[in-house]
Amino acid sequence: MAPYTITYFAVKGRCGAIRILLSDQGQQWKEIVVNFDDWMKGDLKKTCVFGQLPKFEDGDLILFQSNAILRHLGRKHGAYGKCDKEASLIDMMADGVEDLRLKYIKLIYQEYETGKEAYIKDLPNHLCKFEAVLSKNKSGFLVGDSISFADYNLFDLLLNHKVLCPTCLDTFPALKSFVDVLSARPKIKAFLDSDDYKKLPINGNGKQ
Ligand code: GTS
Repeated sequence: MAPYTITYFAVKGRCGAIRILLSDQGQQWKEIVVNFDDWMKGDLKKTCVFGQLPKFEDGDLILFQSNAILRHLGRKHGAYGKCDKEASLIDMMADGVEDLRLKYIKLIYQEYETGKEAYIKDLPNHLCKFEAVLSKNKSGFLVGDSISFADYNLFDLLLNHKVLCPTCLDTFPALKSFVDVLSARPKIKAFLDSDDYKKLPINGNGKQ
């Protein structure tokens, strides 16, 4: 039986990185897909700590907040650094990824028609921060010498950005290599090639 259950809408959204982490770590999970009409009835929403999905179950532990879920899985599967210092640096990078994700979500859900051009123009100013970190770390990961939940999170967000702007990594060799290397990890590759992954839109409003 799958040890984990994800309850979420039929999108990649905030579960993209979680699913990629689980795949790469060789984990099985069950998906409960919530359709919008059922969600609007409000019964499930009432049971969610912050009134939102994703919901993640690990046995009797029930978690909300995608970044808490990523940290939980990072801790459980050895993807949270090898010491406290690395863990703190990983937290810092993950918070940086969240800052960019929030800008991306704002664009997608609030400003797509009016703000896409300006967003793409400004994107290098954000990507260059991650490029600087990655180009300094010979391992090819954000922190230390092994993959962390922050790497999965950045990877997922970069995949979204490559759809938004296919050339956005062209001037960032470390980021480009990061995406290529993670895409080629066998379990990630198998997941990205799967129908389960491909069938899901990136975002709930169909914009990408
Ligand atoms: N900070 C939360 C997280 O990271 O999990 C945000 C979760 C969130 O925004 N969930 C949205 C939701 O439940 C769906 S999505 O934006 O992740 O696709 N929306 C429905 C609602 O009623 O708010």
